[in-house]
Amino acid sequence: MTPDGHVLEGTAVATPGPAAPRGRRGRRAVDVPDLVARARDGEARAVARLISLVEDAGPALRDVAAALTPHTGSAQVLGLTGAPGVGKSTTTTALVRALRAAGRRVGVLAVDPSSPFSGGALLGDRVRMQDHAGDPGVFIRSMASRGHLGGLAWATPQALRVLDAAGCDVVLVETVGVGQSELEVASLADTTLVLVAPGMGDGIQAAKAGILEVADVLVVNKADRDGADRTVRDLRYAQSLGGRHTGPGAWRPPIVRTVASRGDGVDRLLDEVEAHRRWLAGSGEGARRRTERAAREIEAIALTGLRERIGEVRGSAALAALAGAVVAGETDPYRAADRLLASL
Ligand SMILES: Nc1nc2c(ncn2[C@@H]2O[C@H](COP(=O)(O)OP(=O)(O)OP(=O)(O)O)[C@@H](O)[C@H]2O)c(=O)[nH]1
Ligand SMILES: [Mg+2]
Repeated sequence: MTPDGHVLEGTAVATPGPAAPRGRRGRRAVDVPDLVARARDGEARAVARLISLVEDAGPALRDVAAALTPHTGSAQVLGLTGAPGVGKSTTTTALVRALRAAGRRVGVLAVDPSSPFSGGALLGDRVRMQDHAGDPGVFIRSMASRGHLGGLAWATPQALRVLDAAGCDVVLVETVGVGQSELEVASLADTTLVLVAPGMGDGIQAAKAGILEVADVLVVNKADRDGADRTVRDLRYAQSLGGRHTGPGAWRPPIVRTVASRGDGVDRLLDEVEAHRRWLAGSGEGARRRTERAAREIEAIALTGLRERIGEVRGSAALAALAGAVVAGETDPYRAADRLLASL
């Protein structure tokens, strides 16, 4: 935490003031339009509070989404993914530095989709991110998506919306961990950077894990280490085997070498990101991705609502009556289920 508070800590702003009026569950009642106005002015505390509200998924969530949406759509979302320790946070820090030097406003979301007991990596990230603490052009936030149905899919799009509305030109999303989260971050991002390092999860392993498929730009980080050439060759070979990046007009993910700890290769990386942004705009793929993203979000919200209502059904009188009718042979379970669904 910093005096200026630009490293956005949820707990620091979620604490109700002593004289604050209280809403449901003892929380301070929220003036959403005021918060959104202050966030749009770049006030870090308001941005942090809004992200806390969407993380909590409390009653204000709908109002927050409604108030933010008209002010969104301009931020470019970059996802960073890759095996633990490959250099995602170091690369994020180097990208923030380069983007700030170019005068862009930057948001960073570090998402930990794993258990509450593995926060060590994020803690380390925060320390390194202090480089940018106090810079009003950078918002940094760690999020734990544990406990949310659908993991990342739940709160991250809303947090992105907050940073977008707060005027970030670019939002970097780093996920910690492996597996599903990598695929999820790709579905959130306009451009997905997949990081690989020599000697750990080489190109062929990355191909097996399916993460090459989601890469828009492949980054061979730790290029100062032995084996970087071989990793690049492996990746080229894996790419030559085909996948979604083949065919006329398709984007062929470039392979960029970086030494993130020294900032080497980061400008070239940003050039490739820019080339991908132009391709997204020119090919229509950018609009397609955003529409797909919105569709998934609606689906996730609707499914959550349905699950809640189905939960209310269990043990209800209506269900008991239908069960009785099935036992009595008055109806069959399929028709009973149809009636139950129709009543939702
Ligand atoms: N030699 C070398 N070390 C690097 C480079 N980039 C990062 N590192 C080091 O690699 C280690 C891990 O880097 P992080 O940026 O924390 O990796 P990460 O992918 O964010 O790790 P998790 O968040 O735990 O998954 C740190 O000690 C970095 O200093 C690089 O280009 N070369
Ligand atoms: Mg990290």
